Amino acid sequence: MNLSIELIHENALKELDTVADAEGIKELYVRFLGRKGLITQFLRNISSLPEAQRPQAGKKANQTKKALDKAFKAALKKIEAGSADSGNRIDVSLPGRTAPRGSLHPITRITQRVCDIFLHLGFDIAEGPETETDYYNFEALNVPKFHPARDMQDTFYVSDNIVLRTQTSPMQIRVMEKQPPPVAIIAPGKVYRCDSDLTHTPMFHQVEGLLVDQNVSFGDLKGTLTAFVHQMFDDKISLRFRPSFFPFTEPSAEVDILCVMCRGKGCRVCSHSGWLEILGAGMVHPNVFGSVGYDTSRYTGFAFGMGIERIAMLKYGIDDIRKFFDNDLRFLRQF
Ligand code: 2NL
Repeated sequence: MNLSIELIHENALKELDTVADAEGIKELYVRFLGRKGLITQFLRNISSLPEAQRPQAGKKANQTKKALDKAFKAALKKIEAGSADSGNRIDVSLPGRTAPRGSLHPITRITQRVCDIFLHLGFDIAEGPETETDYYNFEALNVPKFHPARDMQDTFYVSDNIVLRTQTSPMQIRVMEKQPPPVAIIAPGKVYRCDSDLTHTPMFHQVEGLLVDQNVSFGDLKGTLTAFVHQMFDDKISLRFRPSFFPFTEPSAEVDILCVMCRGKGCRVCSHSGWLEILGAGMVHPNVFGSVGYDTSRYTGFAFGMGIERIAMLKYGIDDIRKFFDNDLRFLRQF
């Protein structure tokens, strides 16, 4: 018996003073009043004391046991009462809970990047409705009724005369109707075509561009698109202009870049051609200028259009266009 019962009592109360939580008090219980606790040991050892001291020691030990039990219980009650209204006990030193942060959808990012490049080249942005009249979507763009190009574009009809726009050019017609040249605009937005497979969705995003002024040449078109492609992909990438056909441009071209995967060697992504088509373009057809009342003897212009999903797939190496619309967070978190 090393410690007197008085000393044990004193130490227990001293320690209780320093304890601030229920956990700490439970630990004191074990250490002083538990089965192997100091008081219990003291009681067990009483039998080894001289007989005359035993009653006195036993009495004191039992008193101490009761007193500590009471003190511990009171302290525990106080702590529990305190944590019940823990609104008053904010630990201002704790780091705050961070709100989960979203990120821009890859299609939004590419659209912004494309717009940014053309804004720096002096173009303005024009946006407009996703439903259009037959006139703005087709007629004004040199696609008369029964023209085969209408089948090419698999149009969603809202009514006889109203369609979901198949391209963003209607917006450019509206701008040209309102203002004389010079015009330099890009038209980003959603477009709709009745088509669905690995590389087509019924809704996709497009950016079209239009520049009209005196003396605009095919050379200006090549220079502008080359500057764009170099900023969008990399400033050394090769591109080529390949003859093509659109009803609203003449002459027309499609622009290819050297395959970003195999650098021209030929692979699955470029169907072993070494090249990837990224946009269509051409000199605005005189009939389109006729629709908006521009004088074709004074003005020429170029126009181009590109699918954003296609650019995003090439830039990020994505093989299935539908991934953009699944809203799978594991996919979207990568951007
Ligand atoms: C493509 C090709 C193109 C245009 C869009 C256009 C607009 C006006 C006048 C003439 Cl207002 N042309 N737009 C011209 C050539 C190609 O898009 O492959 N788009 C995804």
